This record gives sequence, structure tokens and C-alpha cells, in this order.
Amino acid sequence: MLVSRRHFLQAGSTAAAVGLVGAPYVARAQQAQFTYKYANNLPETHPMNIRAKEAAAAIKTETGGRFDLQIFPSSQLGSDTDTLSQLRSGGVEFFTLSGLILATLVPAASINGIGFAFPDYATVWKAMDGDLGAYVRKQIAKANLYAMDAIWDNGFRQTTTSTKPINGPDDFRGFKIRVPPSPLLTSMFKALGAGPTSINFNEVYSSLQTKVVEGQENPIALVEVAKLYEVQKYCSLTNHMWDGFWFLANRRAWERLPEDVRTIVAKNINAAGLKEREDTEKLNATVQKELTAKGLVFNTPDPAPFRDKLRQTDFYTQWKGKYGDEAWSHLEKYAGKLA
Ligand code: X2X
Repeated sequence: MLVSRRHFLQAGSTAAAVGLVGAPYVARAQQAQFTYKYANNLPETHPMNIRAKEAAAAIKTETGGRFDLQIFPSSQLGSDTDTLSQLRSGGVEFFTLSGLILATLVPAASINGIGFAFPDYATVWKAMDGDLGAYVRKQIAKANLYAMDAIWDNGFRQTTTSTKPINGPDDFRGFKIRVPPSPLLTSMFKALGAGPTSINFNEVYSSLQTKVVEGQENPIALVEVAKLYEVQKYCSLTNHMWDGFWFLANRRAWERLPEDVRTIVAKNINAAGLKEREDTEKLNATVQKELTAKGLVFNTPDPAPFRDKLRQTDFYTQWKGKYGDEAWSHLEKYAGKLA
């Protein structure tokens, strides 16, 4: 709005200078019919923002300039918690949010994050593009949000620390770890004996730097692009869960779009999501080398003792109860028997 007004005023004053105040310039200052904000919590350099930018350009072209997707990376419009509220009220039209956090509104959305459920990416995509993802999308719709078909990749979450490597569950005892504002993650790290603190991603770097917490857990692509290696020393490849981002729309804003525009937007966003998956999976598989060169010390603990520790608690049975039998059966269809 501001931008187009400024353009208009500039055009107007140029026109005034040459004595041509009026109509032709109004037509030239024409703006998109729909200008929608898309917020996310990741740096501009992450594949999410690179692929979203390409999608925005394609959408502009294919709609003949009618639809303008404005991207706000790095939590520029607020923390994840704030942005979820803005998405619900319509202040923001689009938001990519991890299911782990979306679960504060849609409890089923964190189910893919159940500890040690998925062995690899192939199983993840089968589940999330299959019955498990379809089930979660249905629950999201009930909360008056629209979720695009394709979930975007964050990756398998790993543990970084400033104090010591994590070799087994005992190293988590009393460990001060940052987790996203997510009931599932808090529960899981408590079950592992750690002391989790919920902090939004936009405050993670400073909380590590000031040692409010000793560590955090995220896919290593993010340890690289968010420069967490600057404030962490060890990276333990705990692979404790897979995490992805639902590309969410405010329902009223989505349904307000003419059908032809909606089709173009959905097609390009879903295609960008599939490319983002490829990029991010590759980055997670290759970035260890760069992080090692930057001084991060890696180790790969055996996952079995962590899983056993969770099994000794009521972690799996408690969450099975919370999600319900239907949801849990969709998860086990892909992940195998968990509880
Ligand atoms: O907050 C995080 O750790 C992040 C970036 O992985 C999520 O969005 C869940």
C-alpha cells in the first residue's frame, strides 16, 4: 500500500513538473489485485526461502500480475507463536509452521515428531504424502486453516551443545536444552531426563550465546544457515525425530481468491515444496563437512538406548492416548509398531 502510494505520488509529481497531472499515471501505477503476506522463521538463505521466491515470481507471471506474494523470512513479522495468531486473525495470509508448534492449536499436528518413529526420508514422504499427512491436514482444516498438499522439509533433528557431546541418554540428565514451543518436544526431553525450556526460534541464537541454555536440537541444515555453529561446540547426531513445515493459509483469505488464481498459487507452492524437500534433504546430508571445518565436533550415538529410555517411561503410551487410536494407526502403518 505504502509503496504503491509513494509510486503514485512520485509519478504524480513528475507529471506535475511536466504539466501533465492526471489520468495516464494512475493506470501505470496499477498494483496487484491480491497482495498476500507469507511469513516464516528461517533465514533467507534456506532452501525454503529460495524456492518460495521462485514460486512468487512464477505466480506473478502466471496470474498476469494479479497476485503478489510478499515473503517475510527470519520471523520478521514476529515469533512463531505471534505469527500463528496473526495467521488466524488474517493479519498474515500464509505461514510455514512446524507441526511440532502448530500442535499448540491442532494437537494431531505433532504426530510425525514422535521420538524415533521414522528410520529415513523415504518412509517420511510415504507417510506425509499418504494417510498420515491426509489425516493431519483434515485436523488442520477443522481449525479454520488451510494446509497445502505438500509438507515442506525441516529434517531429522540433531542435538548441539556448548558443553559436551551427547553419547547416550545419561548425558541428557539435567541438561538445559532449548526446545520449540511444542508440548511433544517438552514431554520427550522430560522423559529423557533433560530440562527443556520453550523458546521461539528467533531467540535461539541469543539464548545459546548468553548460555541461558546449554544446547538445542535442530536439523544440521539450520545449524549452518542460522549460524548456530558460532555459539555451539558439539553436534550429536541423535536423529530423534523428523520435522516438517505445513504451508498454511488463513482460510478466509484463501477462499476469497478466484478459483483460477487459487489454482495457480497452489500449483506453484506445492511444486516449490517438492524442490525444497530435495534441496533440504541434500543440505542435511552434506553440510556436516562444512560444519566440521567451522569447528563443530560431531559424534553419532546409537539410537537404541534413547528409544529404550523412552519405552521405560509412559512416553509412547501417553501420546498414543492423546492422539487417539485412529491417528496412531496411521502413524504405525508407516513407522511400524511403537506402543
Ligand atoms: O524452532 C525450531 O527449532 C524450528 C526452526 O526447527 C522450527 O520451526 C520447529
